[in-house]
Amino acid sequence: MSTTKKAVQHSQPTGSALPGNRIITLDEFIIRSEKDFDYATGELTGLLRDIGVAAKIINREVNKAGLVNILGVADSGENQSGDIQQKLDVYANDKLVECLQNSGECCAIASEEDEGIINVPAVGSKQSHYIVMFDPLDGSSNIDVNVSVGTIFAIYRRKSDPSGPATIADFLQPGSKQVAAGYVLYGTSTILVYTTGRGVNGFTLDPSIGEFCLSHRNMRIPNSGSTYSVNQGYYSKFDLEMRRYIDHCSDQNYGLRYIGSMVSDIHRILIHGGIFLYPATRKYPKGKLRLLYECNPLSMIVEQAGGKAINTQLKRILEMVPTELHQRGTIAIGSPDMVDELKAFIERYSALPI
Ligand code: P6P
Repeated sequence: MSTTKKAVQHSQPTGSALPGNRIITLDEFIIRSEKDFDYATGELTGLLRDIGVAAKIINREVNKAGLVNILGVADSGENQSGDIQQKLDVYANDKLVECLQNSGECCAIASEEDEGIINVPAVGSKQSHYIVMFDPLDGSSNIDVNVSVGTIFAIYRRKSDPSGPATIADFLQPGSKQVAAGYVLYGTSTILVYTTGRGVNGFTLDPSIGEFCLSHRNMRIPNSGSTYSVNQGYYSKFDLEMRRYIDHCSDQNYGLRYIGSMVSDIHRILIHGGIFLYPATRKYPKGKLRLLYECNPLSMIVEQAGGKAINTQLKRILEMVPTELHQRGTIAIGSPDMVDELKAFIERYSALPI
């Protein structure tokens, strides 16, 4: 049986039984799943649906980016982290913010593209209990060369007094406090994958009806795989333990698959198994990837699918307590057996006390 087939064949998610032989849209799935939550107030349902709408709008522009003047570097130049902003980055960011502001289902937003948090005025008398963080278009440097890119999002319950504005403390929560996490992959097809802590499900956009339809039910990551994913170009800059593990992958004849778009690499690993690594480098001594809106949401998804996610100091990603909104970190994420194998190499070869 192929790995792909194995990844999608499982019992239905908990809660209301779903019919097995007809189209199930994202909206229907979310609404049905709401029954699984005691405190469900419809807000989370609304939030997930808003993100689905934004994803359809972004998908439309990503798919025609080469036809309209939306490729290339934005006039704004760089974002708050000094990353070159692509026009589509800005577009995707604006659409996500707009969809979330209009619905009033969240009280504040944080984005890779914005320096601070964005408080969302209450819509009517509604006091929202959720905050949303996202990387609106991860891997955007690939846009001009038609390589897949992705949106990554994380949803938390706010901690601050609901009668006032959200605070930075609402955002500096460990990933284990995420209420929901997901990504949208704009690839050969557009797929939205999310979890609310009760398994992982994937929905493929059917352009003929404009709906995300359940296509990957109760996704489970294979315990191991035959590929590793790392930017081999930095090999000589990696610490000894990372070089030793990469040598081991080569000795095992693992294939190297590295797209340079984290959502794409993680999605492949979720389906076929494998391990993704972004260790410390000279340019990024603390690692490059963002903890709050890249590593945490993808780690929640991978763990919910049966995988593991740690940093190169062997700390579980979801237990990291953030200190800054845009802080970076190292990550090793994927099939549990392969992450365990890497841990053994780090314990054996690390020059630093672990
Ligand atoms: P490098 C894209 O810029 C990104 O944030 C991730 O999507 C990707 O995995 C990583 O950076 C690629 O970084 O240094 O290998 O080009």
